[in-house]
Amino acid sequence: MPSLSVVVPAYNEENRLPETLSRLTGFLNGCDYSAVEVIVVDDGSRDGTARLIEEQAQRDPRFKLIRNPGNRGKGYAVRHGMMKATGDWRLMTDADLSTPIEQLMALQKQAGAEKASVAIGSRAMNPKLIEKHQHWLRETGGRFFNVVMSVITGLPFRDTQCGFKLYRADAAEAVFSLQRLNGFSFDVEDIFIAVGLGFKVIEVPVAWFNAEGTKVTLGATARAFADLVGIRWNGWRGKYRKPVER
Ligand SMILES: Nc1nc2c(ncn2[C@@H]2O[C@H](COP(=O)(O)OP(=O)(O)O)[C@@H](O)[C@H]2O)c(=O)[nH]1
Ligand SMILES: [Mg+2]
Repeated sequence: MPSLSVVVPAYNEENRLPETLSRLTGFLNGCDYSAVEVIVVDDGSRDGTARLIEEQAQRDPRFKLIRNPGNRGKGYAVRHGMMKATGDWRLMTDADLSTPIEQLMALQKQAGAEKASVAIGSRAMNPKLIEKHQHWLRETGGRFFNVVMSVITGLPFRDTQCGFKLYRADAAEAVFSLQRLNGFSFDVEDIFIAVGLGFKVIEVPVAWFNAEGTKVTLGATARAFADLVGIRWNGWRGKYRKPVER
């Protein structure tokens, strides 16, 4: 069996983390990976997020805390965690587990069956799996974002923004060393890079039980649209061929 890393970006998540940590523990105890680690990346939270993770790491050494130098954004946090991860397969998941962790098995199975290097969770493929929807405005906005995303980047995927994606180690190492964006459109950039490098990327339907308490602001959403143009532009200028100096 391969080993697994789970990367969780966390920004002011003290309310949503305790349940998440216990659900993750339950899953880890029952899964058959050869080794597991959960890397929770504190993105400059101003609440008790870091303390909660530290306590968890003391109780259970499979959990690790890493910290960003300040509030740098979800894209920075996921990249930071992925660069520290060591598993044969590396999953990123939102701290609220809106896509239940058990859905990893669907991604893993399909990646295996289709020999894919990257499997992205999608809310747009099987509406029956959406048990609890986002606010209708947010959901409509998300669909609109994906249409614009597809037109600008040429990527054929229907939902790039679900916070649940699985990378094989080689794809993760290549993609995250090239990722430049720190905000919410890093998902699109990563997929764009993966496809450009020739990795097989598949979209897999996953369940979604929307958790309350979104941290995505209007400003961050506007920024995400603007970043789409930047991704295309970077692609044309060959910026995704050489790892970023950090
Ligand atoms: N690093 C970082 N993570 C964030 C930020 N905002 C949200 N997140 C994380 O991104 C994930 C998804 O956030 P959430 O608010 O649930 O987004 P939504 O479900 O798409 O509305 C969670 O793990 C958050 O902790 C941020 O400014 N910085
Ligand atoms: Mg959420």
